[in-house]
Amino acid sequence: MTNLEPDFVHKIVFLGDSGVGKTSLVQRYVYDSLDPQVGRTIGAILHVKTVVFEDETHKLVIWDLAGEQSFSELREQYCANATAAFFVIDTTRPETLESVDEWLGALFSASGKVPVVMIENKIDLESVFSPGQVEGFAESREMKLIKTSATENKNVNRAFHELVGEIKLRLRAQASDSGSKV
Ligand SMILES: Nc1nc2c(ncn2[C@@H]2O[C@H](COP(=O)(O)OP(=O)(O)OP(=O)(O)O)[C@@H](O)[C@H]2O)c(=O)[nH]1
Ligand SMILES: [Mg+2]
Repeated sequence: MTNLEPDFVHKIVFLGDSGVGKTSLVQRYVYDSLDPQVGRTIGAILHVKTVVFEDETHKLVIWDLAGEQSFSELREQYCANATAAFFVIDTTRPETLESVDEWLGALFSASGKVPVVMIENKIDLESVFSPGQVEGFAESREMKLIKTSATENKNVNRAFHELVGEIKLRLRAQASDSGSKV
């Protein structure tokens, strides 16, 4: 890894109900490990990972937020100045899909309409959703959908790759609006 300054620094927030696997996904991605005894997150925990995407370095400051309802008043503060977000659901729990608008509301009022990638996690277990249901839901809210298993390390890197790709797209669109080049 190089000591040079990164080309970009992004604040990425992990949103979604308690127990959907946000901390497990972050652990898997940043440390390539998984603690089966992972406890509920209190407040927010920050992690940093630098990745190379299309020959540019992106420093990701990843905010792993507590999903528990008792921390919901802090959501907007935690989301302030986010570059992008993941919204995570648990494929075994239908109610985790229903809370999406509440989470996105907190995000968008704090940070404006930033890119969001939806993650359907725990695909190593049997899903309660009908075929196409989650796809349709993600599409209706203009989110890309990636299906992952933090436990079996399926598609976790891919989810981050997609999100950085979405961030780059947005930066390019903003640059072309203002006439500069990214
Ligand atoms: N089978 C399976 N279990 C998982 C997966 N990801 C996480 N888990 C388990 O789900 C439980 C909750 O995971 P966490 O990562 O703590 O969930 P969280 O979203 O961070 O929860 P809060 O911190 O309370 O918001 C843990 O027992 C994990 O081991 C997965 O992909 N498959
Ligand atoms: Mg957690």
